[in-house]
Amino acid sequence: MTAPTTPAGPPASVTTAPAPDVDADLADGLAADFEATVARGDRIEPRDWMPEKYRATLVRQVAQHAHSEIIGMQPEGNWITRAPSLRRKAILLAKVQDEAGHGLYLYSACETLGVSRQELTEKLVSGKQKYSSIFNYPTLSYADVGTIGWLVDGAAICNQVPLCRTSYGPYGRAMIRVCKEESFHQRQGYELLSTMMRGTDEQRAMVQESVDRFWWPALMMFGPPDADSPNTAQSMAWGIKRDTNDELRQKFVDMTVPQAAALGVTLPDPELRWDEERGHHDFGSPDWDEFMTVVKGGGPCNAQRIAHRRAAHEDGEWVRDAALAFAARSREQVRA
Ligand code: BYC
Repeated sequence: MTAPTTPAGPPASVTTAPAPDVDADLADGLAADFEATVARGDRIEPRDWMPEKYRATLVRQVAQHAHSEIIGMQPEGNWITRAPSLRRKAILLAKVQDEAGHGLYLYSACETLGVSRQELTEKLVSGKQKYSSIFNYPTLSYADVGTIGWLVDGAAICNQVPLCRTSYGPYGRAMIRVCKEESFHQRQGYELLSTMMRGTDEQRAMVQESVDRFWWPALMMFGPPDADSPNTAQSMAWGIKRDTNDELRQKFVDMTVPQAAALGVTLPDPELRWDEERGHHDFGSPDWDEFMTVVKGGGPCNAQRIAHRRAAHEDGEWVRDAALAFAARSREQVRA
């Protein structure tokens, strides 16, 4: 569900370039202030001057992140009506609802950069903006609900905890609350899987099969290898990203291997082993051709996810219209 949209157009507070009549010294000063703020590790706020490319990079990343939260409701939402108990249904409902909330915080953060939520939604449903590749894989069994919580939310935490220190204030503050909820989600996924692993042989096999399907797509969530990542160097220099894609992928593998052992599942990578010298696990390479296919729209569920989102957006038009009409009437009543 998308909340009522705000009017299109940048807010007056967003400044990305000095007016043409501002002299070159002032422009240099603004750029120097921006660089110094980032170098000190302080936050850039919506009313601060920022380079246009910094703003565009943030809109790209924050919008993609918001879309991921919203599209990410679909794979798990698929199981709400078929949860095995009332307790599991209540947990899953709460989790999916949290993801909607994360999307809304992030759309709000993005709006401070001068884009409206309506514009962002249109870019999502027309395929002009991306969302995380992971949500283009189907959820085939109830164990997938646990695996998404454990691996997908686990990967999200690895990626998002450093983003609490990102250089753009509204994004970092949104991340603090998101991370608290994500860590809760990760634990519920682990608890669900550990319950199944203490169940029947059939349940254990279901968990293993689910982990086999989600392991490699979870590693792809961190993005392409650093050597093939066009955005990482600049985003690190601006403090938007605090770690590279490969650094975070390594951290995730190191964190997950002992958890897999405690659960009693095998991670489907014959190259996975502890490297004493590096003090990290070595692991195999995801299928980057598959990643590119999924990112370009050719994954198993891309078309279904977007069609569903587009239909939900169209079906919700009367709700948005009613909310705007109600807000307008309330304003008139206050004035009268
Ligand atoms: N999927 O230069 P790179 C959740 C794109 S939701 C799709 O490394 P960057 C949850 C990338 O956009 C968690 N596309 O990019 C929700 C770029 O293309 P463009 C979502 C990907 O931005 C519900 C190109 O590949 N988390 O946890 O420096 C239920 C080159 O990449 C992916 C976030 O969004 C991908 N996996 O780094 C449960 C985290 N990876 O835009 C759970 C915030 C890369 O140039 N985002 N691309 O055409 C980030 O941290 C960074 O944007 C990324 C990519 C690490 C993902």
